[in-house]
Amino acid sequence: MSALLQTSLWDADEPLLGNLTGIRRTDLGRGAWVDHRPGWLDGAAVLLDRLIEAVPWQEQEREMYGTVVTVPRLVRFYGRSDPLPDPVVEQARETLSEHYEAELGERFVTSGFCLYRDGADSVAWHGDRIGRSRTDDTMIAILSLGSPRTLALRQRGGGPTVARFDLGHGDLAVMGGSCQRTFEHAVPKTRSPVGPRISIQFRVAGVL
Ligand SMILES: O=C(O)CCC(=O)C(=O)O
Repeated sequence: MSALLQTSLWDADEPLLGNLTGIRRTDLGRGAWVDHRPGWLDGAAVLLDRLIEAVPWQEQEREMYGTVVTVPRLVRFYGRSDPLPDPVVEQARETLSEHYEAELGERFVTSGFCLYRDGADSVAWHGDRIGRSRTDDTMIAILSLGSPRTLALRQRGGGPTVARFDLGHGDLAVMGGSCQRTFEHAVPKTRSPVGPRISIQFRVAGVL
């Protein structure tokens, strides 16, 4: 895993969360929105390196058209009582909970980690619709570290991409409202020479 280490000479020595005053909300329609705060975490490359080493990454398999395929990215899920692999991740989750609790009505409690090793890793179009998000509005907050990758959104069921955010280097994006029910999101593969990216998704209880 150490070949993936990415620390940049220009990055801060210690990861440091900024403020959330610079968030810009994009209204997608149909009750869905995305908040975006570029560069929320300073020193993101340092945290990327720490998490590449500290997270016990897993390969995931899923059935597709009758065959079992390996999902093209590494993952790890931390439930609400699992100790997180780095104090900065816990700080990010708590800061986001404080910021969004009045609007969301609850706090973020789980943390899903995904490692995109290079441009061949990706996630296909989907909504996070397991659990309460199938029927209820929710928020999924994503902190991105490492090489930026496109988070694309389209209406549920197909059609053109209606919004895209290049997420990496400490960027924050929050998908909210009806987004998981009415829209789909994806991180497409890219032929550009990109380094690793980690996406950390914070969710409320009962949403996967
Ligand atoms: O990589 C990302 O930021 C998106 C991850 C995602 O959509 C998922 O794991 O459900």
